[in-house]
Amino acid sequence: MKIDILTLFPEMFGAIKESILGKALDKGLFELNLINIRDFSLEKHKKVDDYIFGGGDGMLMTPQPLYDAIMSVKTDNSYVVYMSPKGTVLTQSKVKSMALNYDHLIIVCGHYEGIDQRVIDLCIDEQISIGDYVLTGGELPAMVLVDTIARFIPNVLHSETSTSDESFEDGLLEYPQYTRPREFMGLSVPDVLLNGNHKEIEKWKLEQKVIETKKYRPDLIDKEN
Ligand code: 4GT
Repeated sequence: MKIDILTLFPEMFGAIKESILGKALDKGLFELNLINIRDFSLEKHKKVDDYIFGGGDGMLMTPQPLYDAIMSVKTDNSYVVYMSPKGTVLTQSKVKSMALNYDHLIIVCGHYEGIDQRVIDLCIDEQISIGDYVLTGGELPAMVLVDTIARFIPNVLHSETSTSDESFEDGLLEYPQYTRPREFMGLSVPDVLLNGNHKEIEKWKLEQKVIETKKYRPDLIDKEN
């Protein structure tokens, strides 16, 4: 998969060059391009924002630099996403279907009060939110989207960190997990995990998933995935 990120602050994306994602990029498992929207401004001072028609506080990103930036990377098989609090809230099943269905993602990050509605009408296939709260820009949401999608790209995760066993995969939260030592500060690892009976362990894991979900996210229980 190829991902183009359109932003006024490409330096913010240093964060995804670290850790597992950084290694996956180095290995060429997916491609990430950062495009500075300001580079496309035809205004003599490279201006990218302006006052909002009809009044109101703050500034809006002007359509020309953003439209030209999108058009510079868009092809027939691109899917163009605008990170926005108005978007549909991202879920793990949405992430999975995006990872499976799109070869080329263009992610637009807004700043200030956002972008001109005409760019949304002309270019944006879908608006996506990472949750019901407001941020100063779309960069952190874009990083969240890239991170979640990257985990579904083959060989990005180590085989010991699979996506099949984790929270949300079956609509339930993950069971509690333990590593060595067997006893820590007087608390022991549940016996069932140490007895080597795989059938019993699988049964315990499923029971625990239901218990964890009822306890922490009862809203997920009646919800279809
Ligand atoms: C929240 C989200 C988001 C913002 C979210 C345009 C200018 C939007 C600032 C930007 N806040 N973007 N994608 N919940 N703020 O996903």
